[in-house]
Amino acid sequence: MTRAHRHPFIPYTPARLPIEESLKNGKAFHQRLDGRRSVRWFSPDPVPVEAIELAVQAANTAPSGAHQQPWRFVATQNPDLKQQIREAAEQEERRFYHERDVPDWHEALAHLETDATKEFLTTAPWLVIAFAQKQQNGKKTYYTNESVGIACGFFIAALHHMGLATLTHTPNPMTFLSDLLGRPGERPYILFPVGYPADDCEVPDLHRKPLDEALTLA
Ligand code: IYR
Repeated sequence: MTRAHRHPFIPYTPARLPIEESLKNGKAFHQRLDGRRSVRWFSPDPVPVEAIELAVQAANTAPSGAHQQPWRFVATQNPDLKQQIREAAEQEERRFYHERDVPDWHEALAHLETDATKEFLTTAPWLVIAFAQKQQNGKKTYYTNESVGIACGFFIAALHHMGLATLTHTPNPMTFLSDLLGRPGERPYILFPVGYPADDCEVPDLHRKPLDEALTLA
């Protein structure tokens, strides 16, 4: 078919797989993702910058509103910067856990046994901060949160695929990250410690909700 376009278009014809192969791939992919857990105890073992670059390249393939790609990932393995981020994050978390009146939060989080100490922010070899660009060149971006959220999902999946672990850490509030990382006008979205799980890493015994609660065939 010939369509008249006002902008450049190119053919997109990925190979169509036999359905058996699609289902086999889907099963393998689900099993792979099902092995992923958020980690709070990291090994200090180094991770090469190439692994971070590959995970961000994967994130950078995410669909986005008007293809504005409103994300920026800032990655550091600088021990001084990690220490500063940890101190600022722990200051916010101490307020959250000990001063602010947020009883519903505490109840909802109790089973994770988290507290204001965030040792993983200095133990993990990398901290990667996803920023959301609410504006680009003075113009508003569209579906910013959704777009950055999808990119972060791809980032997490890519890390897991490489045998690396992370945590979707969101100190509340986390505006201090814009100052510390020199990204004024960008909203810190998720702070990811990245590395290998510690040898004695544990995770809460959580379970995925069954498919019939996740999927409705209407
Ligand atoms: N930011 C706090 C509290 C916290 C909030 C959620 I939502 C979690 O899933 C886990 C923790 C902290 O990181 O401890």
